[in-house]
Amino acid sequence: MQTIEDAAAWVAKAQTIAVLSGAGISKESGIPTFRDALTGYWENYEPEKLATRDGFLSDPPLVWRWYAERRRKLEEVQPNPGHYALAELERLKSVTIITQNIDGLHRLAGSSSVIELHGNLKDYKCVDCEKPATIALDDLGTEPPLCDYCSGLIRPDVVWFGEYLPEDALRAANAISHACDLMLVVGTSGLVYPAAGLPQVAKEFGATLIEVNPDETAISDHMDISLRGASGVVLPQLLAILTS
Ligand code: BJW
Ligand code: ZN
Repeated sequence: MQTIEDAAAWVAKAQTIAVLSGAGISKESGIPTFRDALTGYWENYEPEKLATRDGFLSDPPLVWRWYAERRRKLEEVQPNPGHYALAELERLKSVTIITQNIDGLHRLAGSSSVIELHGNLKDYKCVDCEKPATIALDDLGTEPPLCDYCSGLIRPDVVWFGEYLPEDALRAANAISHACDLMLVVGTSGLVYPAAGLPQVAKEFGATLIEVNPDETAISDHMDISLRGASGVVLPQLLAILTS
């Protein structure tokens, strides 16, 4: 039986910690997980329709509105105790957060080393020439604006299915996965690659894997310890044991 005390003992022994986080860590901030998000008005849409280049090009206003709604929501939310516990962990250990989330909440909570694998909801670029664009919250509107340079459509600078992850971010994530002696895998279904492959990379290079998730995931079998619970509860408990 693996307990939170066992997990805390591994964390206490570790020097270099990587955290792979997914949508579940932001759920207690009021942001639905990626698969939860497709409810309400959006429930008739497939992720492939909303989070792919082809989906965007076939109905730019639809996809623009989905992201605009999520960006507006960001103004109302705050990091939760799970984000803050990971930021606090930096006082004790070297910690690098590798996040698939585009909500910026790890940095807002105070984590200083954050790798954003799938981009950021506040960044935009041209779908054609890829030049970055700045769009203020009040200017989001209901359809994508046009690029100042080439009149292409402006899109969120996030990573859609079938697109390459930002090279620097993926390189840094691979490097820390090789180097860490412990990886905390928090709030991810482990379905989406290459992010879902990082825990296995870490394990091959000798790291201990600890999952924090209320449910079993596609990568639970690789874990040394699975802590079943909400990250906003489990991570502060872990930190409390470490600092007691
Ligand atoms: C809680 C909780 C609480 C709830 N506390 N936890 C290898 C094998 C098979 C396929 C592929 C492969 N390699 C690549 C692919 C293709 C594809 C892929 O992975 N497909 C799979 C679906 C099979 N990958 C790609 O296309 C990637 N690009 C790529 O590989 O480039 C190379 C290439 C190019 C061209 C051709 C071929 C290869 C890009 C992936 C981009 C993913 N983008 C999205 C959208 C980002 C923007 C946006 O947010 O809108 O990223 S999709 C979506 O999934 C989003 C998320 O970051 C990502 C992961 O989801 P996550 O975070 O795990 O969330 P959920 O909702 O799935 O899970 C939430 C979890 O939280 C659950 O487990 C809950 O239990 C838990 N939970 N409450 C803790 N309180
Ligand atoms: Zn352009």
